[in-house]
Amino acid sequence: MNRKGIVRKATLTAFAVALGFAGTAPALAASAGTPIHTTADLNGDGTPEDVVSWQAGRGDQVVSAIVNGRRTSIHLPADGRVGILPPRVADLNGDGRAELLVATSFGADTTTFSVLHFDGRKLSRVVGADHRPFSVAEGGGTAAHLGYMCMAPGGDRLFVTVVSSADDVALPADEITYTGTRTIYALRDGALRVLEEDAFAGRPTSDTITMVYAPSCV
Ligand SMILES: [Ca+2]
Ligand SMILES: [Ca+2]
Repeated sequence: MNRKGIVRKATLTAFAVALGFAGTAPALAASAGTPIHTTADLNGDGTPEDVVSWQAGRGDQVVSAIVNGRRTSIHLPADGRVGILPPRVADLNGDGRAELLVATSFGADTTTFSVLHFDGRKLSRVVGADHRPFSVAEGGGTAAHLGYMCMAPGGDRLFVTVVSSADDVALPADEITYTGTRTIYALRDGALRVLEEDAFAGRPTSDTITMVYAPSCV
């Protein structure tokens, strides 16, 4: 089987759900216990590892891979209604070692992801500036504008999140503006450090400060 093809399909599937095609999610999600295979180069040696995930219980999923000859597995929450999706493969700091964004809940318009990395020994959750397990939300419908992107202003790839809510949802969709925060992070050793936090108010989604684009992190 073509490994690249699997990755592309996994990414598009997760992206479609994140974009709010919630109606298609149950059909795409794996039923309980069915393993999903994704490939990601977790240790950065140039060879992708086979990443297997499966729903272990109603609110529980397992992500597992053999890295450097040893199996490592981690449990994460799962959305019992929708099931699980393949992890989204990304590289949030451009170091050649893949991170995995694992969808843990699906709202009507919003998908929430936990972020995993291989810490040299095992798969573990990336932590935020507060040292707690980090999660990122994407979507928001018209009431909110949530998501992430990557950029490399000085050559090093940085991870950017946008969290904002609509100023007035009664307006026509193309006139709605958002108020919130853009946060720019550097990921190192499995921890996100805040480099910059920019509050913004009354900005349309066409404004660059509100820009989110998940494929820029692949
Ligand atoms: Ca590898
Ligand atoms: Ca990385």
